[in-house]
Amino acid sequence: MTPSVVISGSGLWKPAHSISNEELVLAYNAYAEQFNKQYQKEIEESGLKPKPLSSAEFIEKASGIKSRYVYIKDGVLDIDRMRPNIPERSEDELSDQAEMAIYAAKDALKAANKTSEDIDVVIVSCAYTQRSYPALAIEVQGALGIKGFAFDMLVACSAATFALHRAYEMISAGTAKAVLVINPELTSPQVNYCDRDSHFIFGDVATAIIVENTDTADSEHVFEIMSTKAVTQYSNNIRSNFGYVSRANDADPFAEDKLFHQQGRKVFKEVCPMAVDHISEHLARHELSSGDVSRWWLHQANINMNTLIGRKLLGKQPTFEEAPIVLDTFANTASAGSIIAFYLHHKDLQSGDIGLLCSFGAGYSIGSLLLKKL
Ligand code: CO8
Repeated sequence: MTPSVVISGSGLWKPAHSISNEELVLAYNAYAEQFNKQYQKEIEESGLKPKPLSSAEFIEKASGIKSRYVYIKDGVLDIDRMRPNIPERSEDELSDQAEMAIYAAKDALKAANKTSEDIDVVIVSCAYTQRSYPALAIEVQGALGIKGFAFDMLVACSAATFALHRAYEMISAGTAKAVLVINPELTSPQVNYCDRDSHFIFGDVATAIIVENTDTADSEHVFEIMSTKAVTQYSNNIRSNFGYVSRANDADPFAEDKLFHQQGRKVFKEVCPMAVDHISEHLARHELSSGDVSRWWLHQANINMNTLIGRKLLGKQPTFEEAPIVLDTFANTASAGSIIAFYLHHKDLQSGDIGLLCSFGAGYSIGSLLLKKL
């Protein structure tokens, strides 16, 4: 029998620090009041927009988020700083994202019953990498003593699913025997904590997954990847202009447009139908319907998006068991959200049960994997 490509283990690392909505709003509102006082003259005479106040109740209702993990808490709530204070490391030290990645990778290796010797490809895939080169994936590969090759990928919210697609193809083609996909999502340096509309959205986390084939997989929870599906469609509605060309543009590399910003309402309206169509088409390819899916590991950007997508697919609001939500404690963790949902909620599935893992977000980009518990 031809071996199937499988997910044989997953890993998660979360930072020691978290920030509740209440803490975040207290700091933001103090900052906003200070700003409005400091620029009162410009606000009254030159049309400078005052900073509106934020609210913990709004955040929970509009997004489902109650708190978020942050890699470094120091600085985020300091109204004279409003960004994390992450000390620069020397070139001889492990970089921050490589360290996050290694914690998650070790957890995934353990779950998959694998050691570094079993892996021959490392993909680090996330919304941002803290430098361009050498690749973080090669740093992680070196630190874990893995032979073979490694590379970084950036696909914003779909970085994890798109990397799993590449892993699936490499195992299918026989060009790799076991791939370690890691998503160290260090989002907090890119969050504009001075912006009322987006200061609450993101959290930091790292996830990892091992992809191999049934011939080598011997862990307790093994999921066949039945197929993958991806789509992208250009949109300016979620954007960060941070990049190396700013220096040549004579532009401020830390200006507001260089941080995460979005047209949240438009994203909501445009991405939900795209995701529903995408998932329906993916299931139809296997002559499956939504009722055949036992678990939906959906992207975690906004609880109302997931409810709407679930309703359209199932014709009713999905239960927590059917479509678990991790937004309340993790917030939006860019590409890691659906992987966290998988990590926390896959062990109870029975042999033959089908699950769908799907990301959606900036780009726009949508990536899904149809999985079957073996
Ligand atoms: N406190 C109080 N009031 C607020 C706040 C706040 N914090 N924010 C907005 N309001 C106000 C608004 O000003 C508005 O007031 P008014 O009606 O008077 O104009 C009112 O509340 C309603 O505002 P919205 O209509 O904007 O509120 P929504 O219900 O749409 O909720 C959301 C806003 C939560 C942003 C929602 O639109 C949403 O989540 N949309 C989906 C967005 C999404 O999924 N984006 C994906 C981004 S993630 C991604 O793609 C990965 C990028 C790469 C990672 C980046 C890492 C940094």
